[in-house]
Amino acid sequence: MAIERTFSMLKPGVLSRRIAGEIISRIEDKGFDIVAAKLMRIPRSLAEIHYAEHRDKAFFGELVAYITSGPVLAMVLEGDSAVAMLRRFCGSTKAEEALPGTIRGDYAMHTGLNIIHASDSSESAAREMSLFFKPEEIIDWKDGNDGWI
Ligand code: D4T
Repeated sequence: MAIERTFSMLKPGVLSRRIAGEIISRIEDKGFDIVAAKLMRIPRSLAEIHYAEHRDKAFFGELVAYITSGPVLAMVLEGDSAVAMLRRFCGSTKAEEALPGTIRGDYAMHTGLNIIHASDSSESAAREMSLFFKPEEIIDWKDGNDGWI
């Protein structure tokens, strides 16, 4: 497996429901390294770029309204096969298909109000990291646990 970086975002529901600590704990427990984090309110213009692929979908308006409705925690996570690993860890997009044990499976009943974003490919990860972070905001560090987790 190769070390990768991926982009993740805890959506407004997480801060509103005061479960950010729980979700970050799960991310740390799994073994991802948090190499960048930023609490921010996403401007509408950035939300529309981030979700540009969905511009023509019926749910686009609600999607942008939700993601701009409150603060999000944008993060870059690092680890072995981090892109695919985080997608599985988050669970399926459709609420009714997200398995128990996954973050979406455990914390959301509505597809449009899921609580976490994870890049769906290496290309998306690179694009999304550059949308939300400057290179100098991503920190190279090691926690000393290599070989344990
Ligand atoms: P995000 O981008 O939120 O991490 O979600 P995914 O990568 O898992 O899924 P996506 O791009 O297909 O959808 C983006 C976003 O749109 C909402 N959505 C999606 C919705 O409200 N109704 C729908 O039918 C779909 C497919 C949920 C996630």
